Amino acid sequence: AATYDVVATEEKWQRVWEELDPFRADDDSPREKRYALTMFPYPSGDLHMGHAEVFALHDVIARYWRMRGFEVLDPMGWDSFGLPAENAAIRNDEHPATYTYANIETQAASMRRYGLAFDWSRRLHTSDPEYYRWTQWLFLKFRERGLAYRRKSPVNWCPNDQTVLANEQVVDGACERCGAVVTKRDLTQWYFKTTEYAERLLTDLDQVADRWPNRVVTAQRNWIGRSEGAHVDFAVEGREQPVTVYTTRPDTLFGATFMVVAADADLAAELVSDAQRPAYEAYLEEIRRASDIERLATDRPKSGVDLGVTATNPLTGERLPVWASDYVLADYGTGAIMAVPAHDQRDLDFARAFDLPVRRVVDTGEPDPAESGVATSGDGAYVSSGELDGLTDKAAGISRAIELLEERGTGTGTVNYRLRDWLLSRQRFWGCPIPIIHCPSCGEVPVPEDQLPVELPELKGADLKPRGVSPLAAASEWVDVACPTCGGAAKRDSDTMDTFVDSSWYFLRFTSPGYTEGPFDPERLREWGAVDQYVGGLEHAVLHLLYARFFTKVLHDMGMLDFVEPFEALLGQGVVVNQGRKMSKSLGNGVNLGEQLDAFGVDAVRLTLVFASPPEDNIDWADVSPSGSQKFLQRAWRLSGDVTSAAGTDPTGGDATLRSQTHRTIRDAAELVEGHRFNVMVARVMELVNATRKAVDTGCGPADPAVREAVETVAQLLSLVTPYVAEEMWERLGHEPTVAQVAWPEVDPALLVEQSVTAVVQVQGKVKARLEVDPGIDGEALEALALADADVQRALDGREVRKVVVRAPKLVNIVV
Ligand code: ANZ
Ligand code: ZN
Repeated sequence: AATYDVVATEEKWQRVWEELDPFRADDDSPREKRYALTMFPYPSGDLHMGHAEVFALHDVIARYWRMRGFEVLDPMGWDSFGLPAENAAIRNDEHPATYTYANIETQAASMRRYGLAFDWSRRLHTSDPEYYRWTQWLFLKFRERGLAYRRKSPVNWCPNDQTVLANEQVVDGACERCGAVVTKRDLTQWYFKTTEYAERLLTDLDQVADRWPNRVVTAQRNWIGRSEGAHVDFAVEGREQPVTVYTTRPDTLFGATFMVVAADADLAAELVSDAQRPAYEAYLEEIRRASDIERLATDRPKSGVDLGVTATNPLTGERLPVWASDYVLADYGTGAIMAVPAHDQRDLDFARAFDLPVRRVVDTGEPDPAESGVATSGDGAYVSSGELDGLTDKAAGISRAIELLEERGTGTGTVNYRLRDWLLSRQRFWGCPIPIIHCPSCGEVPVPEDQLPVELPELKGADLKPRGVSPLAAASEWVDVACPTCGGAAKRDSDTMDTFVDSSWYFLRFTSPGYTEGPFDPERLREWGAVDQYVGGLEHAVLHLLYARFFTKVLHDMGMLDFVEPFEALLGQGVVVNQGRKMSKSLGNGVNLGEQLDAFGVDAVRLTLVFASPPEDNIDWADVSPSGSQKFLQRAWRLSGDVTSAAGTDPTGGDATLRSQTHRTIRDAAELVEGHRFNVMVARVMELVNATRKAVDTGCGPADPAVREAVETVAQLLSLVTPYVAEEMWERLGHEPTVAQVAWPEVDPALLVEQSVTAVVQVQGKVKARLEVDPGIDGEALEALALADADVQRALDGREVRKVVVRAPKLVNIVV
């Protein structure tokens, strides 16, 4: 036949793979081990084009490593707790598990169809009790180490999802999930102490920086937000304790003209004078109504209120008024600042709004900020700055100011981080229960380890409607328990954990998914080690990667694993768009993966995604041609029917030109895959297919063993991208399945020399001919060939040759 039956081929090989199970990772293998991981999906709906892309790219790497002789761990599972399932359950009045596990089966079937080389024996779901038992266990271990704690504070609240959100889940003031404007609420919540690991989360990035995308490393660094500065103590009248501010510019202390406290911090309420209290309370009301989006907008006029007290500048003794405003954040630094309007624009805007003094202390040569309204922040000569006068360098000014403060005991140099502790409680049902019991006499009591997991009760959709407290709180049979310590009446913690907790350690469990003595078998993990290559979407650049890094470091400190960074290399793929725009329901430009697979077949879709662009770039589905991919695959497959030499024939002595191209393609393909230039690798295979077709039809003919060698190579290289047609070709060439288990073809270095190079012949500096010559040709021979060429003769037109410059084997320049 001239074409193969795509559907029949898919069905056939799915059965064979099922039977032979060629991708199962052997824990006891003597081979060198590699761990390839792609981010596991949420089970909301079926797989989409985005999944198709990331899985296709990931599969190239995993399959390549296998062919290179590594024992490869390539597992898959589901991040199966979370809001989409809960919201669907409410809509359909069913249990979230019904929706979740139905979708998991749908996605699993699609993954099988998609021909992914996963080890299915390690499949896990974070919503299975045998998984979340260990999420709970880890929570308790973190708590024992003081890394999980409860505190009351203003938290981000999504009024739509009726739950709190971590800082990382608030994007430009809106809920990352639903887009609703996030407000603040005072709640007692559980936190992980990520701040304790801030420095290590930052410095350990250096270990992976050259194998992670730059923008991810930068995003992590910015999120951690390390800055160096000083804590400065200001005495405040009528208060025993000084008020400490955090500043990155202690050198501008002589220019401080007032102080500002975060209006919504307890400190403001404590400091305010009786006379100013009504004004303060009115202001507080006003800002509580404003959303974070409004508060953070830079063009918003500054607002605030005078607290009616004064603070003393520790270096000058000067008295400064203390104000409260919402431009100072309660949960950054100390929640209080010294305002230096001449050198900080936010302070200057505030000073101008309330007619407060502006005093320049660094002369940068720019106009005086008091007049220009533009704060200056560069280096310059210190003026009106006491002992700093005479200095001209910011760094010197800062260290001198810190010395002065430390001498007087009114301040210290310090490092500050933007990173906050990770708020992990959620007031939702479909998540991992927090294994704590609250007892009126014993306080917080951990659920004893032998009683884990604390399983979710059997609630239905109707009971899950968000009401601001967790639906679990209303499940009295579940909530009311005896205190494990005193036996008295007590209540379970009714919040569940952020689903990012579940995904912070799943990659560890894949190394020993059935393990019952702990979250993972430390021995097995030692053998597999950290993830060698992680592939996934960069929307997780901050959240998931930061949390997983935090978990890894804590587990390292617990002595449970020996590495400190979980993902040694990271590949982030672009997104698949259509007609230049993100696919969306409202634009009606969505591309349905299932329909594409039906229309073109799995291989053609995979090939299209891999070939379309470098992995990090976006793919516009409007610009690609899955039907072109399909035609190419048929062409490649036809070659496997043309080969007439027997399997096992020695290729030595076969057509040298074709053999050379085959071996150069193998060598380059390895380099290209390792450099993640998969699209170029595909292009090289396409060239080899064309060259082989030519050799069959008009060259050495189908019986030449070089043809067999070339077609076998095509099958092996294609198996990284289009496994179905590759298996089919391999079988047609007379081999046993599967091609995926065959070793990477060996390169013969003797065949790597180029068989010919192109020499350019110029007459009077103009190109007149191109000659295919032997790379080893000498100058004399090349000159003779050039002069004998018909086009060159025509260009010379009988004129006398005065000089010939030869640079063998590439150039001949003839001067007349
Ligand atoms: C005085 C000063 C003078 C400042 C000057 C800057 C320039 P980063 O670099 O982001 O750490 N700040 C401190 N705590 C704040 C809070 N809770 N809310 C809003 N602003 C706060 O920023 C540190 C600087 O941001 C600090 O240094 C402080 O203003 C302000 F010419 O202190 B600075
Ligand atoms: Zn008790």
